[in-house]
Amino acid sequence: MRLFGYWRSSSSWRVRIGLAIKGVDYEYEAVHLVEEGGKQHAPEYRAHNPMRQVPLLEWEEDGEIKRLSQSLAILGFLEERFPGPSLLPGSAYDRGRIRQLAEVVNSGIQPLQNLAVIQRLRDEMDQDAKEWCAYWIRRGLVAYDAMVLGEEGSFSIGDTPTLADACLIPQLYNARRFDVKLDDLERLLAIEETCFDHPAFQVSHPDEQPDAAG
Ligand SMILES: N[C@@H](CCC(=O)N[C@@H](CS)C(=O)NCC(=O)O)C(=O)O
Repeated sequence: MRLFGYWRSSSSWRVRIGLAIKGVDYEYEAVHLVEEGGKQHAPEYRAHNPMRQVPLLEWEEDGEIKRLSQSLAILGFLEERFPGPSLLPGSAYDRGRIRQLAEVVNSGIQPLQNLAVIQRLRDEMDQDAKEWCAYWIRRGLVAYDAMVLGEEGSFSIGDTPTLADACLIPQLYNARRFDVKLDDLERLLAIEETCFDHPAFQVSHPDEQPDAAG
């Protein structure tokens, strides 16, 4: 398998976490999102992901090249395809709650602070993109924190890492890049600490990727 990603793309990091939890080997192909105007816009990449985003997973099956984009779709595929630790454990209700949290990040936070949105606000509309991003990240993380406050496990839901944690941890990393206040979100910080004791979160960290900027 080959993962097209970018070291500090939060959506790419989600997939790296899933691959590491599942113990799936893969090649990593860096797509620089900024250099040369952003390699996600290059015609050859765009042909494979018209959304012009990372991640993109590519593999060969039955003599055919298959590709998937959208991190949650990729993680759902990995969950169905590979046995081993489940990213969606528990009852139907537990899985619903895990997906609910993943969506808080995937549709409620990340799209509002994505690079293309920042570039449009900052470069074409002359707006304070950093303030915009910080506002939406904080708003979403406050909601996430409230939703896991009564949970008893050490991860977001339960005592093993799930799809929800694979979304949360990269989003907390992004929050710090935008100087978002986090110190009062104690439950999220505790979950983050638990995750960073887990090897899947360590090996997938942006700083550990071959394209990490020094
Ligand atoms: N919903 C998509 C979001 C993907 C996405 O926004 N990727 C960002 C990096 S985290 C990207 O490639 N941005 C490039 C751009 O905005 O030009 C997913 O979950 O994969």
